[in-house]
Amino acid sequence: MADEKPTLSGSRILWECLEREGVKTVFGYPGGAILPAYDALKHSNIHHILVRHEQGATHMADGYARATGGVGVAVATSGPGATNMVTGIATAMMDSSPIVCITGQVGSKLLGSDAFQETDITGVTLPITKHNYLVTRADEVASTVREAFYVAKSGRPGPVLIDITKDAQQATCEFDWAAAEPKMRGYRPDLSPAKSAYEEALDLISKAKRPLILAGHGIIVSGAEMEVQMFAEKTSIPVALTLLGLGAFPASHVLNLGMMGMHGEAWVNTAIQEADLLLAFGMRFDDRVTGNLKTYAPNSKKIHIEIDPAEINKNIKVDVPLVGDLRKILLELMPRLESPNRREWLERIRGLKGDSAVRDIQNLPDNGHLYAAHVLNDLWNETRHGDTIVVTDVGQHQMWEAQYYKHEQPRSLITSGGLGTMGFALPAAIGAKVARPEADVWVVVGDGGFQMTMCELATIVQENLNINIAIINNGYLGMVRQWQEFFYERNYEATPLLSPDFVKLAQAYGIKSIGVNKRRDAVNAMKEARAYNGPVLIDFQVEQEDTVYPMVAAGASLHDMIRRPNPLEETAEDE
Ligand SMILES: Cc1cc2nc3c(=O)[nH]c(=O)nc-3n(C[C@H](O)[C@H](O)[C@H](O)COP(=O)(O)OP(=O)(O)OC[C@H]3O[C@@H](n4cnc5c(N)ncnc54)[C@H](O)[C@@H]3O)c2cc1C
Ligand SMILES: Cc1ncc(C[n+]2csc(CCOP(=O)(O)OP(=O)(O)O)c2C)c(N)n1
Ligand SMILES: [Mg+2]
Repeated sequence: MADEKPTLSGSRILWECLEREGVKTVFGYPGGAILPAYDALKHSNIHHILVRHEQGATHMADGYARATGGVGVAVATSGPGATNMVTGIATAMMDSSPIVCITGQVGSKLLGSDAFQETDITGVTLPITKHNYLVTRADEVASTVREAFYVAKSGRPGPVLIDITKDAQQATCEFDWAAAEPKMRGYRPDLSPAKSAYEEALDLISKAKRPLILAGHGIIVSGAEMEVQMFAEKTSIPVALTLLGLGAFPASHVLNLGMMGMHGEAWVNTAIQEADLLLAFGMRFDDRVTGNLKTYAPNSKKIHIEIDPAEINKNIKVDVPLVGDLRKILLELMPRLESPNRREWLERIRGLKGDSAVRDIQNLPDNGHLYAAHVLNDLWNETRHGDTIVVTDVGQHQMWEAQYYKHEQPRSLITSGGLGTMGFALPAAIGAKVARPEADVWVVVGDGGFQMTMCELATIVQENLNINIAIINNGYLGMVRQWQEFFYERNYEATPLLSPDFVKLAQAYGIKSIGVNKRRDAVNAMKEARAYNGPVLIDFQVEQEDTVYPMVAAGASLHDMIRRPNPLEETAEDE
């Protein structure tokens, strides 16, 4: 801008600040209270993507953020527009994803009067945002936007909401970018551990005979993938991953054990229970990870490297907390690490691995049935050598993806872990594709979750996005059906699911579509989708009553896993 301090409307300042924060695209939906901001878009280079539901906008911003590490932006009007964002904001909060949501608000003089489309959205979102703001004056817009971006991406990332009254958008003031620099006394996103904590950690590491790294999402947030790999290799410590950590450490690495927790690998959970030292790297001991806290890793000391002090001793009492950025802390530790011989421990774990076939059904002879595991295994085979991002929804298909798709790269899996938000995948994939247009983006979604946000198919078409959609169609709300099977005497109440003909539905949107119900057709459909220049939907009609194994029942001990009955016996009669 030629003039250093031009006089501009709050709306123009908003877009100007977003541009200066590096924003190229926003996901939004207009309405009365945000119309001045939409009107001012004509002065901006920012690309606005019109969504079909504001929940979609928040998941798109979230997918954008997770694909890149940058901040995603969603825009909505007041009242119902803003409240439609709540699920997406809570999803981003639980998984520490940096998004900024901008909502219009009624005029400042009308606040509190139950004006048309007035909702106290800062009140509503207080517990599910990292921070939020109500802006009532144009001269607060610049400093608020700058602060919001700083808060969203610094320290432990998270969602920030800015609610801007209509008069603040319309009024004018002097725009001074430099003067709007964030000054937040009391906000300390840059903590670092005391020297003595490092000494204690090094002492535990050097004494450990059966250590294990628990690799979490914080590795990806911190950009510490290389440092974790160097740490593991130098110390020969094997690595188990959380769902959100998948991709933080290469699946094919000799020290990679796979996923821990409720639907993790049996040998991983057993190894955790047998370990004498757990090194938790950017993971928060979620209940899906620990099972019964009283019996969790009873023989181990614990070192927790974590940026958020609130996570220390929250679920699991730890012996040595190292609070700060993981990458920086690992760089401090690295030069002083020893390289002991761990043959005995690694062989013990390798021995535990032997029983993996108990749930391995992807290699069974083709008996005419299509299992979800086949689809995920084939998808991995077809796309593993490319720059692929898989975006999953929530349910059984999500767990099969985690088990059968072997992620080598960070940010190659995007999934809602903490909130487990059905309907996340399709919009989050749109965000991921916008952020990384060169990537091969695959949605893996259940027939239930797909129907929650399938309206965004129109957004895909309007934006001409080349996204592939694999519906794992089992005719059930499968994960809930599984819980009914195990814990409610197979009373399948409200879980059988009627769906439209997804192939025809896609056609109605102008999207190419393929139906697959035999294993032998799965790979060809994937090849066709990848070769096609445009979005493709594949409806994989899979075995309806298949179950995700292994499983730790909620509240059970980690080593107490429900296992798949021998798969060969189970399917022999179908031959
Ligand atoms: C149906 C279903 C089943 C599931 N089953 C499983 C399962 O079997 N196994 C499993 O693992 N998960 C499972 N989950 C996911 C689970 O609910 C949690 O979302 C997941 O375990 C959280 O992983 P995390 O702790 O690595 O990531 P997050 O919850 O994102 O936590 C990351 C941590 O890293 C910290 N951090 C961020 N940045 C940094 C930094 N720079 N330096 C240091 N620390 C940092 C954060 O403060 C946070 O504490 C399931 C979810 C669903 C929906
Ligand atoms: C918004 C929302 N509502 C309800 C749930 C509870 N829930 C978890 S998994 C699941 C079933 C998902 O069914 P589907 O999308 O068909 O996937 P599947 O498990 O069959 O693979 C349900 C209802 C949820 N996670 N999110
Ligand atoms: Mg289903």
